Amino acid sequence: MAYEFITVHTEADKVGVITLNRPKQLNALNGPLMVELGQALKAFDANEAIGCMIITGSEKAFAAGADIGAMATYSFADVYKNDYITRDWETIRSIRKPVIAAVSGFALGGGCELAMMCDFIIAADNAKFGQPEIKLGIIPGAGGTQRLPRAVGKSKAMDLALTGRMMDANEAEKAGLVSRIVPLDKLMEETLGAALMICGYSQLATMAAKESVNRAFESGLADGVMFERRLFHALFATADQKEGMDAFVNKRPAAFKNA
Ligand code: DAK
Repeated sequence: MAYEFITVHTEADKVGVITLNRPKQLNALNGPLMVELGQALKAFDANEAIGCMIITGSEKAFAAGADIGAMATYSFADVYKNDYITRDWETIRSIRKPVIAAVSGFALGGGCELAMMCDFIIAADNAKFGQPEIKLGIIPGAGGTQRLPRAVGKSKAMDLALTGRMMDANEAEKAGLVSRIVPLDKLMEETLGAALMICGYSQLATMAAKESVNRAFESGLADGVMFERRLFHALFATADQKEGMDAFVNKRPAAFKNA
């Protein structure tokens, strides 16, 4: 499929890589780009050979936010009546296979929100995160006020949302927003390494792990633990559980069949 605002390729026939591709606008996220991103994610999710996806940008910018030029003249009636870009931003939430954000450069506003909607973030040492919407007379619109405090706590989330300042990769890692920092020139190699590791496991187990961790943010502890327990029990109905444990016991590599 030909895309205008993203590029798409696979690595080792197992990892789907989506690169945001509006370099002149620092990958500012407009409606058509979000439609394409949703289409590409859904296509990889439906492809049995794909076990993990990566979303990345350019060295200078993962994405510097939603496209301000496109938003500038909208009225309340425009955005409310047409549910401004809402549906296309929700697509990533329906993706069941793991999605890693490989972030270098700016991840601001909607760019930071997109990275936070991925399952985890690997940051290059030049990454900068922020929710600067306050400077434009608005607030985050794609979950920034909700996901950021869950990741970094109230105080830092308030600091970022109210001052609009950016935090660098070190601060983001210390705060728990990113899982690891790698040198810029190793970003894709390291992210691909993590993705291939995930692809080596049973897709049933990786999907269940993702679903269960996400449940932690949607439910109380007792409900979340019960949800985890049911998925844990259910995995004993899979051939992959038999294969994984037999491989361990017999000291051989496991060959999962996603069944
Ligand atoms: N939108 C449009 N164009 C942008 C842009 C953006 N967000 N960010 C940068 N650009 C463009 C610049 O206008 C410039 O274009 P030209 O002048 O060359 O034509 C080009 O990219 C290069 O930018 P700069 O010249 O500014 O580059 P610098 O290195 O000097 O500065 C910067 C980089 C990232 C610090 C700066 O560009 C900047 O502050 N950008 C704006 C960052 C920002 O405010 N982001 C938040 C936008 S609001 C929602 C979903 C999402 C959202 C809302 C609702 N729903 C689901 C409802 C999200 C809202 C936002 O993200």
